[in-house]
Parts: sequence; structure tokens; C-alpha cells
Amino acid sequence: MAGKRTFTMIKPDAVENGNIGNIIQKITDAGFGISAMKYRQLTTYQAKEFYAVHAERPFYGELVEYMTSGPIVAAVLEKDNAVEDFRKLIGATNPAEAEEGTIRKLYAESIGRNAVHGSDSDENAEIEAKFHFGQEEFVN
Ligand code: DAT
Ligand code: MG
Repeated sequence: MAGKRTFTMIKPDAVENGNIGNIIQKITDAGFGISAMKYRQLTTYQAKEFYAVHAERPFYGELVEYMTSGPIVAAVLEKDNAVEDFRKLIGATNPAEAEEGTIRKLYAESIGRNAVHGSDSDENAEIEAKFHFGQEEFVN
């Protein structure tokens, strides 16, 4: 289903700050359906694997530590043009540069603690969805 699905995580800062409900509301208000969702704590191994593409970046260690600092909400979202529309909804990686009304502008603390993840391509959306969910966990 190319173009129809994206993958998101509500990251530890947003969970800690009590923003799970606010963020899910923004997502559903924007017209995304939820195909799968779970509340989970990532292990260091899982966080390293999920962000393996950033392994050489200077912030990798900090990123893995942060992503394992508390529970996250992982979800697969459905909508036409899901990847691009969701990246618009979350805003720039650095909340200081994110547009007004975007999820990161509203709820992120900093570039390193930026409230939500959104897949950057259809291919990565499928890889990331499969990383977190088995086929039986999808409602559609
Ligand atoms: P995005 O999450 O917008 O796709 P990315 O894939 O470039 O951004 O980076 C993944 C995550 O790594 C990002 O959400 C937060 C962290 N990160 C990126 N750049 C950073 C930086 N300069 N300092 C600290 N953390 C950073
Ligand atoms: Mg990215």
C-alpha cells in the first residue's frame, strides 16, 4: 500500500509530559486512521537497531539513551500521501524551526527531545512498521 501508511512514535519526552492524548488528537484531527498502536519500552538493543542509520552521527549515543529513557507509543497510521502529510503535521526536526501549529512546535522540548518520530519514505515506513508490529497486530 505505497503512499497509504506511515509509522510514528510518541517519544519519551511527550509521554513524560502527559501529551499522548493531545498528540493522538492532532493526528486523528488531521485525517489519519490508526492501523496499529502499542505502548512499549524500547531496549537499548532495539533503539540502536531502529536508529542504526544514524550510528555515525555525533548524537547517536544521546539519541539511544533518550529513546530508552521511558516508554513510547508506537503506531502505524493510514491516509493518502501518509508519509509526506505526516512530516508536515509534525514539523521540522528542530522545534525552534517548526511551523506554528505543528506537533513539534507545540510539544517538543528540543532537537534531541522532539516529541514524535515520522517515517521519511514509504519504504522506511514499511520497515519501521514491521520493526514494531507483527501482521496480527494490524486492524487493517
Ligand atoms: P527526523 O526525526 O526529523 O526524521 P533525523 O532522522 O535527522 O530527524 O534524526 C533522527 C532523530 O535524531 C531526531 O528526531 C532527533 C535526533 N537528532 C537529529 N539531529 C540532532 C542533533 N543535531 N542533535 C541532537 N539530536 C538530533
Ligand atoms: Mg528521520
